Amino acid sequence: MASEQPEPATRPSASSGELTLYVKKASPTSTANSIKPLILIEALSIPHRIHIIGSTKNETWFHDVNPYKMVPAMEDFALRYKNDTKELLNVFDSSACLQYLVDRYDRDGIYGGKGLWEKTLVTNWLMAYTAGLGATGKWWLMLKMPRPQAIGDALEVFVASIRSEYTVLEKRLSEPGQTFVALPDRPTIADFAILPLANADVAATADINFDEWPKLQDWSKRVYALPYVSQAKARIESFGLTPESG
Ligand SMILES: N[C@@H](CCC(=O)N[C@@H](CS)C(=O)NCC(=O)O)C(=O)O
Repeated sequence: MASEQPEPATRPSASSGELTLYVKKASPTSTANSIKPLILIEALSIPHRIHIIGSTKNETWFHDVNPYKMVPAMEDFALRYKNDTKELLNVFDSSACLQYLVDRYDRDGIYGGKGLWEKTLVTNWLMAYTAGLGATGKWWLMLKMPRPQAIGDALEVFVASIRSEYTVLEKRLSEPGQTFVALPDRPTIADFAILPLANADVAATADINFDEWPKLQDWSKRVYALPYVSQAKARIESFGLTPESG
């Protein structure tokens, strides 16, 4: 189903007609966002190919795909024609990738929500994550790297913000019957977006004791145990490192 290639420095040819997911070679910091669209690709068995970017800065053709020069990003053949040829549509930011994939491929609304009621709940939690924990977590990770300038108590401020995001999620998951974040009974793109920044491993890196949020801890184990999530995790952690993944 998927073809995975080594790192050519030029734009891949668009001839395959499949969705392309742009990622970077696996590293401790490269997988947190790229795993999200891959989870949905696995869950919905979407035909696709993986393209590993060598340098998001130097491969300037990629800046047309994502002007922010980051992964994940995707290109797909949109349902729009120009001179009788299907046009390529670019999608960037992991939350936008998730939303696009459900709009295009999740016809039954399993992961994106069925009807306006469910879709609105999913959007609430996806947007709140994107503007909240997603942004805070990214800055926390960046400030954690050794840097020449003093950053005062910035790291503590970000950690406090992550803790309060965990508390909102804990409260949500403590509501009766709320097994997943957006919908009570099944996982959605909101859960897939939140997972990489709400689990025991990432909490430990921030010196946060994840045991303080038991419902969130159980939820993260439940989501990681989904077969398509573990499959996506295994794949993303091997991109560029094993012969199978180029
Ligand atoms: N808000 C963006 C953040 C994406 C992001 O931070 N991507 C990192 C890797 S996880 C990146 O591409 N950094 C530039 C690079 O590694 O070249 C999203 O959710 O997609």
